[in-house]
Parts: sequence; structure tokens; C-alpha cells
Amino acid sequence: MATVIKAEPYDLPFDPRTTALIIIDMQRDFLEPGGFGAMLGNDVSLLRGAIEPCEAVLEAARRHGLLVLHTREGHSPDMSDCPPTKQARGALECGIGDAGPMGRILVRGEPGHDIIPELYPMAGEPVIDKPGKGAFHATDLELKLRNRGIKTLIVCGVTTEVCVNTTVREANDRGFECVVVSDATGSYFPEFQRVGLEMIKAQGGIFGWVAPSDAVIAALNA
Ligand code: C5J
Repeated sequence: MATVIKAEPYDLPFDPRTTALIIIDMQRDFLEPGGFGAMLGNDVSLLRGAIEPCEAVLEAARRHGLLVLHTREGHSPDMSDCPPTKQARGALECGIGDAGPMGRILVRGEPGHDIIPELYPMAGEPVIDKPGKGAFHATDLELKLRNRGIKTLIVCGVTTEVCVNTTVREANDRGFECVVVSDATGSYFPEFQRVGLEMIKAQGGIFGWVAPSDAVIAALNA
């Protein structure tokens, strides 16, 4: 049964049976005080505002039986899946692969790489470990979505202008329709949050749609 999400730039028709929720990179190193993001001088409260709306969308998606997927940005301990250019970028004293405040930064298996407890995956929910910013790059995400007949993605997570935008653009090019949940996404930079959402819905929804969590939840409950 098709219903609509009250979204911008216009209502998005969707079928819950072919819709998945994807939560991007809600990892301790990005969101928690004392993590990598905070160590770089960022105000993590700007990202933490996304947690509650994200929890509400996650609860609704689970209750309605949607496929729920989580992603984590990170690398294998030997760093063989990390481009040297990525590792070098920023010329940080303590960067990706180095020992950080919550273990080696963005390395799989380290505490900081894991998902925050508030949004922890349930058994059976796929966790996509991605070495890039986009969740389709060098992962089996597309295969998993196609095998389940997924056509529409509800997208939450961080950061809006980096991994959320990159993933939505990848998804859009592959023919998926994406709605980004405005208050369930976050950026360390308020201007990037605003513009990151604007870019999705500009020009008649060039990359997709944007809607607040209450509109997405209302549509799921309809
Ligand atoms: C994400 C980043 N997840 N900002 N990563 O957006 O480096």
C-alpha cells in the first residue's frame, strides 16, 4: 500500500514494504565527548541533537518491520582498505589509524568506531562497515538493498554534508529515492547542516527529499 511522506520539495510516495531506514555513522568517535571529533575541537552537541529524533524514527521503523541498516566509517586494523591519501589528509598529529582517545581512530573493533548505545543495532540488522564516506563504495549495501526489493531509503545520521550527502548522491545515481530526515542528521557546522539539506532538495529534489522526523513517523504510522 502506497502512502506519502510530507516532504520537501514535494510529497514523497513510498511503500513501507520496499523502504529501508539507513542510519549513517552514529559512531562514538563522532558523537561522544572525548572522542575523535571532540579532540579536533568540534562541538559534539551539534551532532548529539540528532540522537533523539533518530531514536524516534528507528523505533517507528522497527515497529513497522522496515529493513533497518546501520553504517560505520572505518578501516581494518592493518589499514589496507584506507587510501594513503585519506590517512594523510589534514596532516593531523593524531588522525585515522592512530591511537586516539577511544582506541585507534576509525579502526574496526575499537571502542570509538562502534555505534553509540542509544542507537545500537539489534540482532539481525545489517551493519555496513564502509571505508569511504559513501555507504555504497566498496560495500555490499547495494546488493543487500536489491535483494530485498528496496526502492526508497529513509536516511538519518552524521555528518550531513559528508557521509549523509555522499551516500544519498550514490543512492540517487543508482535509482533509489532518498528522504533525508532533517532533525535526525547533524553537522559540526550549522551552515553546512543548512546547506547540506538545501542541496538535497534543490532543483525539484535533485538528490532526493527532506522531511522532519515527525513527518516520517506520521507517514509510517498512517
Ligand atoms: C562522516 C566524516 N561520517 N565527517 N565522516 O561524515 O568524516
